[in-house]
Amino acid sequence: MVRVPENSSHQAHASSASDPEALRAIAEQLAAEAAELVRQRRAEVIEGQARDGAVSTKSTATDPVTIVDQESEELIRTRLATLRPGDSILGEEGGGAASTTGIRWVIDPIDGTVNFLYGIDAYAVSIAAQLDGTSIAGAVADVPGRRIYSAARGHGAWQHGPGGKPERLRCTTETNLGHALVATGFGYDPARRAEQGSIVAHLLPEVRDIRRIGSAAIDLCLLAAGRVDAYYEHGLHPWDWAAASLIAEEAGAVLVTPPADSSGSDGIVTIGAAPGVAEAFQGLLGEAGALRAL
Ligand code: LIP
Repeated sequence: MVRVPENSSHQAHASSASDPEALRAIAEQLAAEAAELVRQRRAEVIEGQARDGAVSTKSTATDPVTIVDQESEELIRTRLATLRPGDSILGEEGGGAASTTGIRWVIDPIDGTVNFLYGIDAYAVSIAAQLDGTSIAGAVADVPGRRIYSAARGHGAWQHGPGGKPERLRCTTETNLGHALVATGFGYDPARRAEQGSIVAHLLPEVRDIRRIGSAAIDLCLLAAGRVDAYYEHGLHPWDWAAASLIAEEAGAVLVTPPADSSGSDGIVTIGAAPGVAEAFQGLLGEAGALRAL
């Protein structure tokens, strides 16, 4: 991992205003820093005595947000203000000023917040850099796994664990849809969940199996790593997929993502699949009524 010195705003900005590899290095560094904060604060806030007032809800009673989400996003925002003045930021917990560079950072401070709350080891920090709405660099930090996934457009997708060497990511070579392991997720709105239940019931007999891990960012990184063969989900926000969709694409997967300015309430489907099953998978989703917005 390339370290980015804390006070390198001028160098980082002047020499690589939209250089994907330089932006990837920043995304990796800040995702790692935020992941360390999330690990430390979970022990204090969720496991420790500081839980009172630490958790509230957003769109529904089952859509939580914690003070750790907010602290993680604040750390990333503060570091980007130093490293990348003039870029804009879109975060799960807030917006920001317009960009003067064309670069927008898209942040999910904790993706998989329910897993974070329950102590299920599948939650991540996701940071992407977009140029005119297209992701050109991104990093996803698997917080419990202490693993970083990252990509720069045109430069491949990589992962590295604690102290490990970077390893190139490649999705699977599966060509038989009936042998495909498919990841998905469900929204927080009960009416959408009912429709999502009907869709997954249609898919279940046609594929190897379904995995519902609870973090879109980790789902798409597992696609990139060849741990699942396909993924789909309706109603994701840009911060759920902005980094991991690039990682999966640079690992060879076929991606269909919502417009960069879409929001979860549009209910648009995000699809990722290994190339050998991509066409058949999209056909199956169409038969299940999953290509329409929910
Ligand atoms: C989560 C997504 C996941 C979805 C969950 C939730 P959050 O994001 O990453 O794919 O199935 O319902 O929306 O809310 O934990 O950041």
